Amino acid sequence: SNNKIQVELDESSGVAMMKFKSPPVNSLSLEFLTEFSISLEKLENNRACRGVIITSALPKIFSSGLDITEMCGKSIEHYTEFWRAVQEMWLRLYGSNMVTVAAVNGSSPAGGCLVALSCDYRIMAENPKFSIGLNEAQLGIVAPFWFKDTIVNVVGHRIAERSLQLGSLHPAPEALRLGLVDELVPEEKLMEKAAAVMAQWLALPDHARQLTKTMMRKAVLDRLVAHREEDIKNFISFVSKESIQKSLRMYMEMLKKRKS
Ligand code: CO8
Repeated sequence: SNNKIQVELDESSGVAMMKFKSPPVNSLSLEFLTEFSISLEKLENNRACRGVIITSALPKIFSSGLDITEMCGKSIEHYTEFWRAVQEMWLRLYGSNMVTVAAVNGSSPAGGCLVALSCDYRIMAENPKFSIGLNEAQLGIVAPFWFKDTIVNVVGHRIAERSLQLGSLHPAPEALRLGLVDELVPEEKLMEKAAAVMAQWLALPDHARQLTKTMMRKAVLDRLVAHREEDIKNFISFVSKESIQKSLRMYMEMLKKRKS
C-alpha cells in the first residue's frame, strides 16, 4: 500500500517533502511504519535526494504515536512484527544520511515525539494547544531505552529524566524552553522556515556533515542493533502482561470518553 504518507521530491533543491496523511491522527500502525521505512529507504538510495522535511497533512496533529490497537489483544507473532517495524523506522530515521527536519504542525505525543526527536532539527508551530513529549509513563507503560537515548541526546539527562518520569506533554512554548524543539514559528510560516533551515544545512558538504552525524549518533544506534532481539522479547513480555493490557484499554476508553 502506498497511501498513508505523501512523498514529493523537488529534484532542483534535492529536498523531499514527506507528509503524514493517515486520518484521524496519524497513528503509527504496522502498515504506516512499513510505508514510512520504505519511503525513507527509497529517498536514502536516491542520489537526487539530500534532505527530507517531515510534516503532517492533517490539521492539529503531527502524529499520535504508536497505534495503541496494535498493542492490545494481539498475538505474539503480531507483537514481534509490530515492534520490529518500530525499531526499523527508528534505525532508518535516526541513522539517515539525509538532513532531516521535522516541521511539527500539531500535537506529537510518544512515538510522534520520537519521530521528531530523531530528526536533525525541529521547528514547531507556535500554538500552545499543541504539545509534544514522551508521555508513555502516563499510559502505565515504559519508553524503551532507545527512546530514552534519543531524548537524552536532544535535551540532556536531567530534563529527559524529569520529563520521562512524569510522562510530560509539553505545550509548544515549554517545549522550546526545554530544548525539545529548536524553534517556534507561526503556523503559516512553518513550511517556509523549514525550507530555509534545510537550505542552511544543505549548504555544507554532505560528506563532512554525514560523518559528523554518524559520530554523534553511532553509539546509540549500535546499542539497539546489538540488542534488537532482546528488545523485542522485552516488549512482548511487557505488553503481554494482563496489567499492561488493562492500562492500555483504560487509556483508550479515556480517549473516547474525553470526546463526548
Ligand atoms: N493509537 C490508536 N488510536 C488512537 C491513538 C493512538 N495512539 N490516538 C488517538 N487514537 C484514536 C482515538 O481513540 C479516537 O478514536 P475514535 O474516533 O474511534 O474514538 C481517534 O483516534 C481520534 O482521537 P481523538 O478524538 O482523541 O482526537 P483529538 O484530536 O481530540 O486528540 C490526540 C488527538 C492529542 C493525538 C489524542 O488522540 C491523544 O492524546 N492520543 C493518545 C496519544 C498517546 O498517548 N499515544 C501514545 C502511544 S504509545 C507510544 O507511542 C510509545 C509506546 C512505546 C512503549 C511500548 C512499551 C509497551
